Amino acid sequence: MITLCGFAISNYYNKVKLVLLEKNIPFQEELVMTGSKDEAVLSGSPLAKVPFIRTPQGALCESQVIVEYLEQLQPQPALMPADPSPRPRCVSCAPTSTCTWNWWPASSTARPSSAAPATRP
Ligand SMILES: N[C@@H](CCC(=O)N[C@@H](CS)C(=O)NCC(=O)O)C(=O)O
Repeated sequence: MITLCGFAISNYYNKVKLVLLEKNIPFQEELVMTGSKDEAVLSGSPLAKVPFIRTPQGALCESQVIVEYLEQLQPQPALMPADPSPRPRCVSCAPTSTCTWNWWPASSTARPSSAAPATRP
């Protein structure tokens, strides 16, 4: 099972957590603060930043790297449009986004027609 390491007020942590939840990927959470000197933390995140994840295959850090890994691990529901043209815009929004709704501009025609219309909470 995947372990998401970090703390709940981190936007980056929540970005990864929302992807795990949206994709219905089983995971557990482990509280890890920044700046740790613990070898178990540094082996997962050499700069001691959060979030990072532990997987049966090893650890991964950097939220965008983690998100892309999760997208490949569990392609559905897709959180990125298949069309390459709006994709960079979504990627550029993601680092500051704590809500996957923001990845799909409401006016975008890239959103799958089978999906519910984009509404903002
Ligand atoms: N580029 C990193 C940034 C992560 C990040 O800066 N996390 C903050 C917590 S919200 C952190 O660990 N700060 C400690 C530091 O910069 O040393 C990512 O996307 O995962």
